[in-house]
Amino acid sequence: MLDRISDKFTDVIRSISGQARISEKNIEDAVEEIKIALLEADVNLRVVRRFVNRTIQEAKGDAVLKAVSPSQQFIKIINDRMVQLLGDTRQELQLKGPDTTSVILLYGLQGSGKTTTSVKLALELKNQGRRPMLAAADLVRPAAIQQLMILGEQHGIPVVADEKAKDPSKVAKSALQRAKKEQFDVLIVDTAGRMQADLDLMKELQGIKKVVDPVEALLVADAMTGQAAVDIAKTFHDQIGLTGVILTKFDSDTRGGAALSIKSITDQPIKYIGTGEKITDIEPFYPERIASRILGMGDVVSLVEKAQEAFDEQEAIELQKKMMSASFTLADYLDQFKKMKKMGSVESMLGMIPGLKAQEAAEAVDEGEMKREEAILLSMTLKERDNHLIIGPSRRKRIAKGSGTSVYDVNKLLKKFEKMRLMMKKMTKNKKYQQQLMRQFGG
Ligand SMILES: Nc1nc2c(ncn2[C@@H]2O[C@H](COP(=O)(O)OP(=O)(O)O)[C@@H](O)[C@H]2O)c(=O)[nH]1
Ligand SMILES: [Mg+2]
Repeated sequence: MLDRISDKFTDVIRSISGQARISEKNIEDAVEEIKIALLEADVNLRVVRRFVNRTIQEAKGDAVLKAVSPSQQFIKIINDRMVQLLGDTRQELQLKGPDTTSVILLYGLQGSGKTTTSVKLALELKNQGRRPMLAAADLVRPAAIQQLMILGEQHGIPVVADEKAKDPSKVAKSALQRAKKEQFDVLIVDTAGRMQADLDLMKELQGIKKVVDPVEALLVADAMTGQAAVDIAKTFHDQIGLTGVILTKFDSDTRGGAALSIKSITDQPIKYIGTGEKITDIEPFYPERIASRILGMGDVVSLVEKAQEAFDEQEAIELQKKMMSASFTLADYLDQFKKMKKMGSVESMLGMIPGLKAQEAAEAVDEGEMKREEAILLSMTLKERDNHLIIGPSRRKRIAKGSGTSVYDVNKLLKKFEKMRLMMKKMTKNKKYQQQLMRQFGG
């Protein structure tokens, strides 16, 4: 799913996030890489141009170049632009209350996945407590009615069909009457496709739309066809009117061009994605989540926001001074635990770091050990935390008892702390490293 585009973007994000400070040249280079990635993903050229121009414009402002962490601000801009391309916020189906019947019409070309999707959607709505019914209004393909009836039966969704019918509008109309009479609150109408969006098809669909007055007219489009899917969406919207799009075969779409262009070109939101051949393989479409997937970062934006809340700039500078003068105490160490907590669990935090896969993150920290360390620190007196050198054998025993750990654990923590201080001292003797650290903290 979106593997290729995600690989490209992850590389770009990785290279940016490794930089303590960024120049206009860095921004231009990164945006150039992004442009290539988008074009390779088969994103509409106009959409790419707009994306690139806006990103550069925003990123070159003072808000980024003079920010505390410019690289993260820049990544946030890229992310926000990406979310915008994908349609900003989740767009739910606009169904009426359960006391009347809401009609959902599905359109699309042959093989795009209409019949499969109509059953997927019915099941999804059933699981939300709705009472859906299906209507077989594809009278073109001989086996279409059978296909829907079998799928419906397999999943306990009633299907209205008439194998002798000639007029799909009539089928749809009588299905609606039955749904109303039998108090089904959603009627999903599966329609016929064609190889192309020709005049015949448009007339047929307009006819159906008129008699059932749908609350949702959704185009079912094959994500793998890239720009073709976008063109089809535009044609259908111009000719019959859409309320949204369902992108199928998202599981096999490595490029993402359709997903990234549809909203900008047609102004129609993607409401669901089909993610496989099984009937349960359907997901609501969340622009933020897809953007994160493409950028290869769990959720870097909320990380930036949370980090800004937890660490203010002044605190960061003070902490850094302490590290450099080697007056970093156990109390400071404990303070870091509190900040980490404010930002959520360490694991979830690491999951948000760009380029770090969840698996690697989980291996990088042992959350159980962190809890143990915190308990030990909390069992110390203020004096002990300010000067770890006074913690002799009897104090160690008391701390171990108080924190429900062992003397071995206390010793381990103290050793680790000594090592940390030693490392800080060494690092701070290194001028180059010192400068880098200063920059990172905006000092
Ligand atoms: N991998 C994958 N296959 C799908 C998806 N949706 C539909 N298909 C397959 O696409 C083919 C055509 O589907 P169908 O519903 O008959 O298309 P229709 O002609 O538009 O009604 C079938 O083999 C489906 O299993 C999807 O989201 N992912
Ligand atoms: Mg079909």
